[in-house]
Amino acid sequence: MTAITLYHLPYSHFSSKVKVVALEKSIDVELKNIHELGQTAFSDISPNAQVPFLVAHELQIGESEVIAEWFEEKYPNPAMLPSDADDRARSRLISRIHDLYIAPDLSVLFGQLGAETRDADLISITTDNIVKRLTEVQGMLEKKPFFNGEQFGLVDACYAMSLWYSYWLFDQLEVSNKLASLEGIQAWLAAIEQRDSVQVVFSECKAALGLDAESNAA
Ligand SMILES: N[C@@H](CCC(=O)N[C@@H](CS)C(=O)NCC(=O)O)C(=O)O
Repeated sequence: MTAITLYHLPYSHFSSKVKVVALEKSIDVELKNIHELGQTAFSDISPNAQVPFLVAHELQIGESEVIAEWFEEKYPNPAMLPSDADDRARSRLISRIHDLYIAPDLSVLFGQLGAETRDADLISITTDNIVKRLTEVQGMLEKKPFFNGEQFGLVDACYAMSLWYSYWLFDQLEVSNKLASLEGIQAWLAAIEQRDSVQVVFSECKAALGLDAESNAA
């Protein structure tokens, strides 16, 4: 068995994506919180000092989607990508929409949590962007309960923490009404939240943020 170390932060949704995949596949991964390790020490290991970052003997890679797909290829059971090529392309497209468009907008909203320095226009534009993207994703949610139907996949792991964050951030910024019409997304998140893997990662994240899991659930 390959010794695998995953550098992470408990509240990082990119880290949570690969941690959920590792849990789903029962992969033996040693987690290292980079804040406990120290930023300088981590910079010596990872060129971009970004999490998640994986070390498995000679292999040293960043980028959550690349790590998730490496897990999928190296540990094919249970399969987390669909067997059909068209479905795989749809699954990857939705994951890319998350990484390229939704995640940067979530970062903007994190920067707006401080009540004194809020920029109402920026919040309005950014939350509109997220709603637009989630509406696009909702239009591609043809199966239930997960993106690919009964098979919990990489795409579900990709969105798990970010969807929760979206509801939490919109609530904190008092614009949760903007998400009200996204019933398909809400149902998807409700199904994702039932997974044991997701519950483990959510609890770690909420504990790190000092949030009570019950009262802050989306
Ligand atoms: N595209 C990268 C993004 C990774 C990323 O932005 N990670 C953030 C945390 S979510 C990070 O490491 N930021 C630097 C820091 O927090 O020090 C991926 O998919 O892994």
